[in-house]
Amino acid sequence: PQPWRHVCGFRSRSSSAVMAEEAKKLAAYAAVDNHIQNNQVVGVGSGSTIVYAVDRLAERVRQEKLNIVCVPTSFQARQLILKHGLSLSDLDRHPELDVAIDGADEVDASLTLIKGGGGCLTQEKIVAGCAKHFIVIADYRKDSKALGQQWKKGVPVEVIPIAYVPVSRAIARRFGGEAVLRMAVSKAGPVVTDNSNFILDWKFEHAQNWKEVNTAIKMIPGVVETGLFVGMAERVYFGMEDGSVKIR
Ligand code: ABF
Repeated sequence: PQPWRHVCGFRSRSSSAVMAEEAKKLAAYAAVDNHIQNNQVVGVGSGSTIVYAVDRLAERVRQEKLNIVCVPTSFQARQLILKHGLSLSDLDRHPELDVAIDGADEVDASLTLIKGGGGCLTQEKIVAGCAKHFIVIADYRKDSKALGQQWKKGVPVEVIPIAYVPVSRAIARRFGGEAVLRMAVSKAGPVVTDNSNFILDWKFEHAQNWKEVNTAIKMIPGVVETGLFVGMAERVYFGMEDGSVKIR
């Protein structure tokens, strides 16, 4: 690495931020190059890593004259598709997708994901569930052995607004920890999702049987979706600090 990146033996914040962005791009490009081919319907995820994937997808569509149709997972993803002049579709017209590519907040040893840090978990899970192949792209910070080791903001749970208090109490009572209403940065009020719902961030205290917990939380009246993606990711591409790509 360039000498300027290491001052007094530690990386300046800016260089570690640059590292993460470069790592996102590495993962995104590797996944698009390995999984995108002509005549596909592609689910487009949300977040910041996916931006690099859509850049690469649009570049390949132009260069290789690919016939690709894109289905978004959020308002942000829809804007990305439109911005790049890619063919925009939806699940009405394409209920079966060939591949979905999306980011994640954390990935554990068995490829269970926490998603929803950006608040788009419900449409992301719907689209991922409609895809033959669900591919995840992430930087090295998301590579974890167990959920909660890297990602400290808890599991997002999308709830019908009138139910956020009883759902929060039910989660804490049954599974421990605390499920906190996600407030907008301005603190003026709660975050409202693309589906006009609220989000609870469940700060769990210990490892769980995530398959069972996911099902149990979804059964609580008022819960729309959880940010636990269990047994859904087929492959995860991690951009690493040393410029390599790790595939799990
Ligand atoms: C989306 O992107 C969310 O599910 C997840 O929270 C977020 C990851 O963000 P980033 O790619 O910016 O790290 O997929």
